[in-house]
Amino acid sequence: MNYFKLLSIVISVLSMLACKQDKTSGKTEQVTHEKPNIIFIMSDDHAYQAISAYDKTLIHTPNIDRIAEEGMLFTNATVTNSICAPSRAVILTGKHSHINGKIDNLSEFDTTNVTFPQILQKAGYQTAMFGKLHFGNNPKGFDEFKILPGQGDYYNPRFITQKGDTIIEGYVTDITTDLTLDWMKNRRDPNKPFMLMYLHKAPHRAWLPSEKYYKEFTQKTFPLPETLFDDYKTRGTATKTAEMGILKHMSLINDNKLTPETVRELGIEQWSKLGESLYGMTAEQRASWDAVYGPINEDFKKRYPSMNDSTLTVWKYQRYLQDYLGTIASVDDNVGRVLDYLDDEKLADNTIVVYTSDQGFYLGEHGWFDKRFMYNESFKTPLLIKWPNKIKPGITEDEMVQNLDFAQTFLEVAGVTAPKDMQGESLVPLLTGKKEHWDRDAVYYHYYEYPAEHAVKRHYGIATKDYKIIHFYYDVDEWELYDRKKDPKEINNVINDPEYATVVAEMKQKLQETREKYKDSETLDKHYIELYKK
Ligand code: SGN
Ligand code: CA
Repeated sequence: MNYFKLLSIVISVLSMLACKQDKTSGKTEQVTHEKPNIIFIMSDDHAYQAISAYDKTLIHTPNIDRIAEEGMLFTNATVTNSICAPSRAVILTGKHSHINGKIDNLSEFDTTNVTFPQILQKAGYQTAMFGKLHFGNNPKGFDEFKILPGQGDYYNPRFITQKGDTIIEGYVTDITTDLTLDWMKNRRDPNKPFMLMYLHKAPHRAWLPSEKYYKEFTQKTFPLPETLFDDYKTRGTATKTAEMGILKHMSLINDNKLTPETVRELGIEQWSKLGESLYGMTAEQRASWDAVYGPINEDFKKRYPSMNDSTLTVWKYQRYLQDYLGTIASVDDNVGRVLDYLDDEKLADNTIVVYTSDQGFYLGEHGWFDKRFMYNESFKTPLLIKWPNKIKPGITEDEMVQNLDFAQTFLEVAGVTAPKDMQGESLVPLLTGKKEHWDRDAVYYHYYEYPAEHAVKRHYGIATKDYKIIHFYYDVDEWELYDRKKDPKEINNVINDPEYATVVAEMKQKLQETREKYKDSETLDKHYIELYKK
């Protein structure tokens, strides 16, 4: 066979691979490579209660919901340590905090940890990350990244890039998406698979929505959660001493967006980390903001003299949710832009799309905002995954999965063997309907950042589908047990109820076995306390 004939055969085989006829729709679909693309979408502090696929009470999120409609909704997805940077470290390494070392937001991430993007990059994947990482150091294993420094800003944010810092004018959620789409459209090789981490800052505190949505959401009122006025009666010390109460710890300036002048005029003592001068807005953006928030200030001045603790709590709750949910409306729109791009470019069929948050959040349950506790709202995290032709559309999955599982899942999706020391389980059997290969019956949790902001005490515990046991330690030694089926809102701590004596003994035993399985121990607890003191 001569050279030209051989070349023409090679070209025709390649073009057959690149152009597969979709028999059902008759459309011509670009299949440029065999391996699936991976898009990991994560927002920051996005409570499952604020996604309509889970709960329609507070907000309609049609685009995020699309992922569940076309794929799978996990109703029992949790994190191993409900705080930002540690959650991200668990996701990247597939190892619990006590093993990867990033136990809290303050400690440094040990960059000798092997992360799944590094492995995928070596395996031929193109890798990119845009948005919030919050690590203190740059991510390894990425061809390109543009990340926010620390928490980042909502308005006119600064980004760290491989070519130095850049400030981009506009709204962070839109910009993060613009950067993501620009990379997908213009700077990747269509002949290679990609793994993209598209990471929103929203809806992180102090909740600054875009103009469109603060105009819309400041007009809304929301139903009150059942436990808004929780008195923590059956619970231990940790719930009572935590500093994340809407009434006492949420700042009227920082969080509720009253001006320092308003608060001073009313004679209220109030802290503000954000400070209204630090909104980082241009004069024009600020003028539009003031046109909406100015009247809210005036209205508050009239109401405040007749308010009591309960009416003030409700006012703060409404203000909180208006801004928190307003930031989510932008996330939802922008997720829609990315999903549309995948559909328009016929990339959707060969792309697995994950939507999750770095942890859950309290939207007034137990009177709280913030996270950190192993209680339901912050332990649980939203998880929606679509993977056409692999996941059947519209499935709800109640198995106990964790952020610990992503690394091994993505490696299996890419056909790469995961390192043996990763501690999660690949979700692929659940995604592809092979549930018989899934046998996890308990998940482990360990929170460390104490003493610190919000004063949530150190604790660890396990949850099974039926029960949750928690041990608070360091400056207390207290246990709590919840019957998850009978008491899903976790208001009855039954640790001392004689009826649960056998369950307590079994759960303590199981907790010890789980700690051993994951190589956590009292020695390590003490080690991290010593390190924290330094
Ligand atoms: C900031 C927030 C806290 C929040 C931490 C951690 N305070 O410090 O409310 O718990 O981030 O959040 S603020 O006054 O600066 O808004 S995390 O998601 O990054 O872990
Ligand atoms: Ca977070």
